[in-house]
Amino acid sequence: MYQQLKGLVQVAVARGALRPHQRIPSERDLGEQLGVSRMTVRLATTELIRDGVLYTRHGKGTFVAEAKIRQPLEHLTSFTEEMRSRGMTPETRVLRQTLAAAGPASEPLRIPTDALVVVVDRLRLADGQPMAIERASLVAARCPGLEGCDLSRQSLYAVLRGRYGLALTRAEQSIEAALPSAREHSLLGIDARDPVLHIERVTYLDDGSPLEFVSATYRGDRYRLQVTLRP
Ligand code: 16G
Repeated sequence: MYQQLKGLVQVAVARGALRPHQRIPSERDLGEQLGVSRMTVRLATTELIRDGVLYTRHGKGTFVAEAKIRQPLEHLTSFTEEMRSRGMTPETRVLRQTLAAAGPASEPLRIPTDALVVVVDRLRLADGQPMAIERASLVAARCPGLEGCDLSRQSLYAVLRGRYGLALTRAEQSIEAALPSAREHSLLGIDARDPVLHIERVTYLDDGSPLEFVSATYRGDRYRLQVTLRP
């Protein structure tokens, strides 16, 4: 019974009959409307919350979650390209953009710790909603003056290609589940207990040398990473 109820809700969400952030009726009302027990409703909603289809807000009720962005992992794309390909409007708030010593980024970038990098700390939004925080460190010698570029209005990858003629041809990426720090959850507008995805990326140029090291925090409730496996 509860599996059937789960299926009904999933179909209603997929078809748009239940809209994001719409409040669903209480367990008792839903049970009465559908002629099933409260326990059945509870089992179904618990699983739907776990699956990210619904979410609860204490004292306020249970609501329909927004659909997750399905991010394929096979392609080396930028945030701007990804959002535009989905018909969403990307927006960027630059939190920090400066020249600094490479420090811990020196290892993935294979440069001395005191070599300079351009650090770009950005909050990335889609359709006005915060999606991710990204801290990129780029080898300064490869893109002199990047610290002065307006990256709130232009894509970093577009600038690297257009202004510096750099061809990004490969990236290594790792993904971990985590809880957000206080800074992260307040910037992302999520709860302190909402899981996030920590993504690290090293992006390489066509000559095989690393150009970019990115440490990013993506909202776990808005992202589903997808990959095609072949034998
Ligand atoms: C993606 C990349 C990031 C890159 C950014 C460029 C991950 C984890 N990060 O978000 O490495 O710096 O795109 O975006 O995938 P932009 O060209 O839109 O500025």
